[in-house]
Amino acid sequence: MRIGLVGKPNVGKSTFYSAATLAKVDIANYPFCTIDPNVGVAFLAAPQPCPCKDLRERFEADGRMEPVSDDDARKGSICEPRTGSCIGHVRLVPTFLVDVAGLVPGASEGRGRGNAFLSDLANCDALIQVVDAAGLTDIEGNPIAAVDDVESSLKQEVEFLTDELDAWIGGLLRDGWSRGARRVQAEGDKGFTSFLHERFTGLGATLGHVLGAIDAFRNQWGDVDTPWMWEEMRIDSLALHLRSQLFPIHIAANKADSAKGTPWSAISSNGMVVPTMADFELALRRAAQGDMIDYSPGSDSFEVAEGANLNPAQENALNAMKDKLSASGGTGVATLLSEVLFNALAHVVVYPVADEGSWKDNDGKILPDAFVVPNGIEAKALAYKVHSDLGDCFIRAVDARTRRIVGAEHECKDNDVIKIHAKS
Ligand SMILES: Nc1nc2c(ncn2[C@@H]2O[C@H](COP(=O)(O)OP(=O)(O)O)[C@@H](O)[C@H]2O)c(=O)[nH]1
Ligand SMILES: [Mg+2]
Repeated sequence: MRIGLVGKPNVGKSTFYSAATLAKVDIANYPFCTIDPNVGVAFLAAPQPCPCKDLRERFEADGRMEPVSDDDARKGSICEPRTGSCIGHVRLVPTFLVDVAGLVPGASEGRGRGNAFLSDLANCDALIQVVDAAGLTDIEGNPIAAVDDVESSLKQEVEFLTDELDAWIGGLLRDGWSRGARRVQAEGDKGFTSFLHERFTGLGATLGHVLGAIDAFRNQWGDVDTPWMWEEMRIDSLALHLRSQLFPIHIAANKADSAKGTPWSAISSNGMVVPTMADFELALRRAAQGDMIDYSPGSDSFEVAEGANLNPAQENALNAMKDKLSASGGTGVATLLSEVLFNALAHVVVYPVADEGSWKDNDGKILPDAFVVPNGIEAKALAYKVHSDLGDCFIRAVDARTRRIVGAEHECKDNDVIKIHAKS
């Protein structure tokens, strides 16, 4: 999955990106390290405890393992992640994050990075627009002392992105319009649906998106009937409904630490709105990386690390951060990313294993892989994610928790442990 960070300059996109992609060194290497300088991997906690928790309980009940000792650095985890990590059964799984700079007025007309900017967005599965909740920047992103009315500036900031996207989609729609209109004449509504579907597959449009947009459009304008006679306004409106299906935009109301009140309540979006403090998250992760504190992203607290040698200034700074963090319930950075991946995009974590009894792979590693997949993915599709051979030669799968044999169409759910049998 690929989550894009977008917004006007100086709102904190790069800070958010650096914070979210900065991981403690003990995270196992990710194979796709360098794709693009602005594409990185963010590790997020799986929604449920790693199955190594259940495995451990089984071992302890059997007397094959002692209870977790206080000095266990992994706090009970016994899995061996190939990528990510697992401590205290909190399994970290990867998602791609993109820092998409270049939102300027007129991007849809080719200004700034123009089409490059828009195709960056098109390649993302979800967008997070970072906005300035502190009102420290004008609409073009120039730093200023304070905007007069933060609520209306936030609304304007959000509209500014959706307007660019609407204009871009409107342009794509108009480009093919005569063809679309001809298909309605020839094939009726069905022709219109397939025209839109084909036109926007490049932007990730599914039939569901297209039908959703047509439904919303109908509620406003009635039947599709004669598109060759439509006034511009109707085409614009269809563009808007398509955009809102194709690009749910989640909002990071950033610089929440310096905001007065909760101005983000004024924002209306077709996604989530979460206050964030990106520079806090970055400072906390750097402190954790430097072994000064123990901090889990998403948490509303941290502990000074044992043996951390802090000077009084550092201690004061950390105490101030601790107060701020507990007052705000966390920095919002990891929370927002998790919400987007696991709730908005409805993804889950599934653990393929080679042995349904020991939950190991062929090299004897316990639960080495954690796959982030769409909820309800079929067993055979999961097999293809593991390896194309495994998909091609799929025979059956076993739900390793219940030991039940399941078929190719079995729908996997969150935290499943799955053994796949293939012809060798
Ligand atoms: N007060 C505050 N400042 C922030 C926060 N996040 C970023 N900034 C500051 O905002 C400025 C712009 O940040 P940057 O990440 O470069 O913005 P970008 O242009 O959107 O990539 C920098 O001075 C950051 O330190 C935050 O959560 N709170
Ligand atoms: Mg930047």
